[in-house]
Amino acid sequence: MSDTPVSHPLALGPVAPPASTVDGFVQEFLNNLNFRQGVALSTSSDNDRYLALAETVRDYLMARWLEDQRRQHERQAKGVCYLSAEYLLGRQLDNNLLASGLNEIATEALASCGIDIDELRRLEVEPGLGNGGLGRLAACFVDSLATMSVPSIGYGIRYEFGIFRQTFVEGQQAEQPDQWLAMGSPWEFPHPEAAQTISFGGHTESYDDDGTQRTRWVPAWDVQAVPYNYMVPGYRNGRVNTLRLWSAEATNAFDLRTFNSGEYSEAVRAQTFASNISKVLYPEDSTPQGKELRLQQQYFFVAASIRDFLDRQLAEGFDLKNLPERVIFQLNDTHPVIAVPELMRVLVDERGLDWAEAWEITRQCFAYTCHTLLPEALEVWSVDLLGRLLPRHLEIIYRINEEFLLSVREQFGDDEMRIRNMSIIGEHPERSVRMAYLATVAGAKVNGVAELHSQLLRDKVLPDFAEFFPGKFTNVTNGVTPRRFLRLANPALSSLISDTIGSGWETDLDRLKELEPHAENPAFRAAFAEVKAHNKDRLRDELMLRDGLVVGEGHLLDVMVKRLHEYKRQMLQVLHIVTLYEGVQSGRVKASDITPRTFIFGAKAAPGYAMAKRIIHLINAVGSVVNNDPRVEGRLKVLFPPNYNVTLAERVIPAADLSEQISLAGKEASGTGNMKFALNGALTIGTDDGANVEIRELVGDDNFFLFGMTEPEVAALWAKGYRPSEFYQGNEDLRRAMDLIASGAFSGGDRSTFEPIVSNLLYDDRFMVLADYGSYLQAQRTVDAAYADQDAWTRSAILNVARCGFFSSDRSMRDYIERIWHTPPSL
Ligand code: GLS
Repeated sequence: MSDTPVSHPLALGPVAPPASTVDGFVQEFLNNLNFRQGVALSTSSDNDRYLALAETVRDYLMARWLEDQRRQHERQAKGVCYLSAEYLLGRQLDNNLLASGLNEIATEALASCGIDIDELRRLEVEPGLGNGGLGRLAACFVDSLATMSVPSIGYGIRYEFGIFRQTFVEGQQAEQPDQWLAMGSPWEFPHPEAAQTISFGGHTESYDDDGTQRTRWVPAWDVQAVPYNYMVPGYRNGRVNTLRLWSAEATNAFDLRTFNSGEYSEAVRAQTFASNISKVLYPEDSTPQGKELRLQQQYFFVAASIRDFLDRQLAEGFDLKNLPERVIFQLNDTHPVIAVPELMRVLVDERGLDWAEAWEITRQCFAYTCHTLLPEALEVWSVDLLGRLLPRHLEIIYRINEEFLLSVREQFGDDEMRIRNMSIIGEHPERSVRMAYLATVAGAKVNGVAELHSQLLRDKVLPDFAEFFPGKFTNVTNGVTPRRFLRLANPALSSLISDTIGSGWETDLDRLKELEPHAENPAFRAAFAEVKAHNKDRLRDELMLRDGLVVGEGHLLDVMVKRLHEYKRQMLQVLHIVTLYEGVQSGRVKASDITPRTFIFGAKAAPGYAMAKRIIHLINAVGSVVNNDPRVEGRLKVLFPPNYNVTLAERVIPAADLSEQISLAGKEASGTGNMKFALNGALTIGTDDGANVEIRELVGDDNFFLFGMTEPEVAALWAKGYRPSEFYQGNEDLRRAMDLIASGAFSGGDRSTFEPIVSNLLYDDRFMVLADYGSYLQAQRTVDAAYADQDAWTRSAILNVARCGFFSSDRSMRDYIERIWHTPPSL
């Protein structure tokens, strides 16, 4: 910081924001257009205008942001560092206009310049720096933390390419790079002066430090981590928190000596290699691949974040023994868990603390959230790889493990089986570090993300740890931000709610309960139904404009949007559609007897996940047959808009009648889409899985279509021996549907195209699609019957909204504060 004496009075504090008037906004907008974009209004492109608008909104938030940074620094209160490899932010402009209360002023200001603000809104490319639920959850959490004025900072990675852009080529997924930065990124502030050097590779050595034997790491190569700051404005509370994302850059532009010897490409090679670290988001959701670059990414961002926090956020001379009073690092899944040995290394090797002291600090400074139950999603790193990339960290992990296993022996005796099961180092199929175990040993608390998930985590995934660390395990059920997913996404419903119960529910979502008595009021039901119809019209327009897709008029909108994964069971829905279609095309069912439905899918498959990609192909193939068969009389439509993302979610969710949450019980940790739909008045058809359980408890059995086996039933069927072909044989509808797919009816007569899907279901079916088909079909028939009584349906939809206030991410934050963080509730 500079110590230049300040003489001008204006320079003493943050500058005042521009006047919050239409004129003030116009002036700031034109200033930005002229002085930053370097164009006159008359010659400006839409992109210039969008950038100038974004900059203007930023300018309004700036004074508050600077003030909050100062305040957080001065107060030195305990804060949260949220460490997440993913933030699926969604568009920023709308959110920031909403948070700052500038929406109307901005709309009017732009109109007075002859600009339709909605056209500029559409230009924003959302930062897709996450895969799905986990990344979106992190974005909801930082929104809530800002809105609740909790001292906090989010740390992550600024991927140059986020989640790929999905297109369909002859019904099959193709992936294009996500060039979200191509047209400029007005929401970020690079701070090269705050860059950190992050090292990799090399070896360790011991040395004598004034009579004490110490170890140091002699790395082989390094990169620069350059922070980019993003504003995270609270909802109309004058607060702006920070999200700090790291970008990798070469330490030197190139190696001058090699360059001078004439080898240009060799001179830049190492540098290109370094900047690759933050180049691209790994597109696997729930099934990480143990790739070296991914470990580099993980270490890169947590090492930079920890150092940033210690160097920049703590007051000078801060005694690190008091670190647990200043910070809790929340580990969003295992991706940032390498932070544990990194903090140990910094404390012991760099700051000279002894091991025991450092461990005492470390184990109070971390908490770990687990987001999965799938065994293949629990990250492990081979000892070989970890030792090559981070040799000192591997030594530290070994020592943590040694001491931990010693304490296990003390408690349980020499129970070698148990010791092997609990070791942070696994031996099969290769020697590797189990990151979830490391996080559990180091974390002050470990939480699952819904009641059922937390219980299964305790009892089935980590039972030995739960016994060894009583009190360490807890639950925090996920939540979603009502600002983005209700107020922004569903303006019509938001107005109806505010007209009915007044405003303020946006930050106190339990108030939605006040809607409950209105469910009995016919006039309110009519108004609610009108909102839903309006949202369907908006979606119809959007899908037509975006993809040329036609939503059926007067149809039940049946929506399944989420990553394509076998455990989520998009195949159940496909079989349902094929069953309906088979009835009509075989002449057994009259089209006019079918409830008109439009099925909407949105799903990306990991590029290397062949079965998931085949299922996408099948959905598109079924769609093109069903949508074009005149016998169906337009009563069934299957739509699959490509590139499902946050922006599309904001349109689809408010329009839905039916929300498909149909994973095999015990597989979906929580789900958060399920909450968004219920809050927007869709009824759920779902299994007893993840947060569905809590949704059903809250909205009531009458307002939820439950089907399928429970988790204990699933376990029992596995134990007994699951033979999917028996279900195929035993259910005529199922047989007909599967046979129709196998016959080539959806692949131009070619029986081989979808054969792998059919045989996978018949002979393997890990996620028990066939076992749950009968009960799913039954539940869908109940849906049809219920939809026939529109008024009763609307009543149920209203009760869903009224009873889902619990699922605000503000409540999740309160739970984290109370059960895990113990931070002051507000700044
Ligand atoms: C996930 C789970 O699969 C979801 O059930 C959960 O809602 C989400 C947030 O907790 O985390 N885990 C994961 O790896 N991706 C997810 O979406």
